[in-house]
Amino acid sequence: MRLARTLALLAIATILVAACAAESTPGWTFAPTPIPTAAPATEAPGTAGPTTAPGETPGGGGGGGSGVLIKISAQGIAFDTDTLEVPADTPFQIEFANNDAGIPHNVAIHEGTPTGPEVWVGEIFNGVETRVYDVPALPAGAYGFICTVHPNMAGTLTAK
Ligand SMILES: [Cu+2]
Repeated sequence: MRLARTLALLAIATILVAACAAESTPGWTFAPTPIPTAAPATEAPGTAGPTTAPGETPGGGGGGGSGVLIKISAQGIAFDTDTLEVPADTPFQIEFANNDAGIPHNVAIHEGTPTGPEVWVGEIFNGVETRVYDVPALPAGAYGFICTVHPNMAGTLTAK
């Protein structure tokens, strides 16, 4: 009989332990809750913009097409060249050096000839100063470039 009681007590003890274990289980249910909080923390590193920026830099450098820069200067109310050539369908830059002190110049691009329809106009500024113009892509074709202030300053520009 004593053995039976002992077994009964053990059985009860086992049930209690199981109950405790069962109680602790619900406790773990709350564990996943903090995870969503950790999620934002994970997104932060993912937002690592710096990682993207360095990637763009080499990309921009590699894009030789977007790095096209042509140079032209003005002195004595005349351009240093009357012929320019640029890549077609590609944005490019014009580094324009106005070497005439106190005299305003600019570079404008016209369709066909320097007196044709205006395609693009660079800002007019006094010398001595050098500025870099950003020029949008031009379809292949013949153009003329001209100084808006001095129509005698002109030349041909070819996009191809
Ligand atoms: Cu001019």
